[in-house]
Amino acid sequence: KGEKMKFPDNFLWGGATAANQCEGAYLTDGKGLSLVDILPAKAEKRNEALFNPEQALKTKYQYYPSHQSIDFYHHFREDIKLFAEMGFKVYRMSISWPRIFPNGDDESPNEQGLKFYDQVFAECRKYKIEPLVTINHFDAPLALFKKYNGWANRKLVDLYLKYCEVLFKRYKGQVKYWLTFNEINMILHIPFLGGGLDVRNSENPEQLKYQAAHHQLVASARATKLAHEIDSENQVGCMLAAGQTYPYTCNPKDVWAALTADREGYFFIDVQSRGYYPSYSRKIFKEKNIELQWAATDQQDLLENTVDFISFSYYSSRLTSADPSVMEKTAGNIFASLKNPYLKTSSWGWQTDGLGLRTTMNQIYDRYQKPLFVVENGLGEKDEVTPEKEIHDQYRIDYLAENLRELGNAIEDGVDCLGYTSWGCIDLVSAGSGEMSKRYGYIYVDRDDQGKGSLRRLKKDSFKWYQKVIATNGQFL
Ligand code: P53
Repeated sequence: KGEKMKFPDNFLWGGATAANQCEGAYLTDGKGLSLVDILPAKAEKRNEALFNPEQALKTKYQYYPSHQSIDFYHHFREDIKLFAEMGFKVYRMSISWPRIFPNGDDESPNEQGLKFYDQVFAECRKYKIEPLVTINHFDAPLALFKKYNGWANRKLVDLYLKYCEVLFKRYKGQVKYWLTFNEINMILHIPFLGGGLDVRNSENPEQLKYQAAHHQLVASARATKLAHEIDSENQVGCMLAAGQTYPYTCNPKDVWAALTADREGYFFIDVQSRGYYPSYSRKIFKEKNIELQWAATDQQDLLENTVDFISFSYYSSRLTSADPSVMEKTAGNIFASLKNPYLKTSSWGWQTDGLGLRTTMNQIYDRYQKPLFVVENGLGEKDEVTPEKEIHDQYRIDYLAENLRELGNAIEDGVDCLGYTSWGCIDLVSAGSGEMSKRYGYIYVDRDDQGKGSLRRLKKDSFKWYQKVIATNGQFL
């Protein structure tokens, strides 16, 4: 408090969702199955399925969270109206690839799928909400996994570009901000969701993952080119699962370990933002025995088509040590991180570090000098509905306020930031755990971990709070 926050006048305040976590209607109007659609809820061992998709494909589970989710597909008008009531200037969402190409390699796109997004964008426009669209958020068509082992196959580049071309042409004038791949670095951690990839049978899984990553990087560059050609107004961003890694101690070995850990993610953004592979990648590939196959045009495509802005998700900082006896880890995250004794921990074991957001933003901006966009940030917690149908989520307000104040500080540090979309602005299914009970929203949805509930929407305390934050352009923080 005291000094007032200096958010720019045109700062894009909003919230974020992803198709597979909120739309439901998993086979409606010609949609094909997506990767996520074969994953069960947490209680049915979602993580096992995630790392053994062949097995998951053969297993019949009780409950598939993505099949109905919160049924945004049939509630989008009501939901976008609530976003508008909060004052959203931007809505980050994703397009479901298998709604547009049910098998990924279909001759022509599915008109009904395209129509759905026409309506969603029209609804956004009605309230002057700018859509920010993720082209692929963990839900590639399942058929591409079966037929090609996903992005391991270079054929995916062409299929993805065909999909992009359809989107850029169809939604020209409707959508200006695009993200090519959600959390592109996650392909190294969750290759099935990130790349439609099963790496278990590979002699060198690292080779396979980086080859798939290379294909995505080339596809991202060529999509950027296409977006700019089709509409010079288009702004294309990359998207990193970010969070600065801290060294556990001032032991130089810990510092080196932290730098090395961050490079694993920055590798992707280095390529997408600078246009070429970073020099350190040569050594990493040598150590891991990786030899990538490049097409003749790849180098030029990467170099000539870098991103316009850099977006990222930030939930917390990370912590690493060179000493294997330092053991205590945070729970419930795909990223193994040590537990930071200076930070608070949520019910799902994620830690809160607002200042870490400022550090991360400064770090990324120093590295690339391109505008940033914070497209995911938030607290997944259990919420309780009182008999009066109220939800007092002060813990969420505290988390968001702390992070937003630090975002404001980063702007004052000199970081150029286009906007902020908090994750799961309406409750939705968790990507990591498949649970509904891990809630992020300003809007509560009556739906439980077994898929039961009325789907009724309720405003949480954080709804009013965020409305004020936006109305005062951050002065309220
Ligand atoms: P949840 C971990 C695992 C999967 C996706 O996560 C993740 C992460 C965190 O880095 O990334 C994003 O739902 C993702 C969203 C996801 C959000 O984190 O496991 O882009 O799809 O919902 C939050 O609590």
